[in-house]
Amino acid sequence: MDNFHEETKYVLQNNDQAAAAKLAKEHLENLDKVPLTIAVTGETGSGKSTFVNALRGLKNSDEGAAPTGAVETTMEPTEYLHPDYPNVKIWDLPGMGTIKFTADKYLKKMEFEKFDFFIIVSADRFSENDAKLAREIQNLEKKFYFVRSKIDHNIIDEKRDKKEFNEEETLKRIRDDCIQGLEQLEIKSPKVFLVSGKDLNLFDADDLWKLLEQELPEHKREVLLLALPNISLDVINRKKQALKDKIQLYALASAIGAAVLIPGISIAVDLAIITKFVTECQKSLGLRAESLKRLSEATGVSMEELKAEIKSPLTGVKITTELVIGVLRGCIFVGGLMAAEEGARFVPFIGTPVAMGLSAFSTYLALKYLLKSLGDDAQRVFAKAMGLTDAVSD
Ligand SMILES: Nc1nc2c(ncn2[C@@H]2O[C@H](COP(=O)(O)OP(=O)(O)OP(=O)(O)O)[C@@H](O)[C@H]2O)c(=O)[nH]1
Ligand SMILES: [Mg+2]
Repeated sequence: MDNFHEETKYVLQNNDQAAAAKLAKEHLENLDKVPLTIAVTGETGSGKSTFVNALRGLKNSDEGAAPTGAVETTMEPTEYLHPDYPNVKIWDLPGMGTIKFTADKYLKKMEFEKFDFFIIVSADRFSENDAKLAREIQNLEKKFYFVRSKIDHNIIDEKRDKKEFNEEETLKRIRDDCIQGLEQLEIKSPKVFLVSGKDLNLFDADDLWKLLEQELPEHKREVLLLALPNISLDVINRKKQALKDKIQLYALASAIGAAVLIPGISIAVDLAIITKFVTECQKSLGLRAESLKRLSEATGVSMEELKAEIKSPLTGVKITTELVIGVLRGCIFVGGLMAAEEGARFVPFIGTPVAMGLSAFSTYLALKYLLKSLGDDAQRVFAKAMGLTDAVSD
């Protein structure tokens, strides 16, 4: 990562755009391969497999979901790939109690080194085993996060049992109770996130995401953010921002086409870059046909209603170069973009304004335009599905 920045700075200082583009291209390819490996553990029946499925954007009943249920005990560590990001791997681990190992032996058997962090799930107060595991994970200088699951059940019970029900108070009580319990088990200032594995839009999942994003090393942060399911408008916004930050990299990669002055080639190269970017946006923003279908099924809002919110011809369809050409022809190059190209063709990249060839610069503008339209679609569709208002923000 740092190497990339140093090298790119060097070649840009020497005005070698072709070399910079080559580096940017390689870097983009490497980013696609950054591994992120998450461990989900906890006692039997706590909701581990359900949470693994939720992280992959799946319901328990979806094809390819980890088996769940009262008797489906996870006995062997099982790896699940993220459906859209195979470099993101989520491991469903058997509970420490299930295989009757001590915390250190358990972690050795689970090959703890390969995990970027651990999520310890409990459907109740955290147990002695959970605390032992957390302490051992800490000894191994790895991170862990406590997730208290099945909160939706607690809320239903409280509503039924109490005359005066206040959700915030109930949540605070459960959170404080878990924290206190963990403190008694000698975990210092534990953080506990309340979730429903059946619906990550609710409760604390978004706070967990934010903390994970903060605590992961920089190059893994983006991998996590882009792969996580859209659980709030805020997550979609953060994804939009991350994709926006990546545009410079894509534009720099496209500069190679402009540098090689063979007619036709620069266009071809740029289109490949644009298609790659659009595909990434569609995947990350949950705008693939399968994702829209899953959202519709999960929320009960019909596909017709969701489709009514879609404005970009690139949403919910298979991305092809021809389609991208059509969109660009129809929407941009006849419009204001060409005029904008007459302006400065400088794009700031790692603190260095990079002068772009015309085709690289129009690629840059096209990417911005396409991200805006796809990001807006993602927000409108999500808001519709969740029954929210005020969807679109910049
Ligand atoms: N309502 C609700 N049910 C949940 C939640 N999490 C899990 N469940 C249900 O609880 C049961 C057990 O969930 P699993 O995900 O199979 O739990 P597990 O920890 O993988 O269980 P083992 O593999 O047996 O250790 C299933 O019937 C799930 O549908 C949740 O957050 N809310
Ligand atoms: Mg399980």
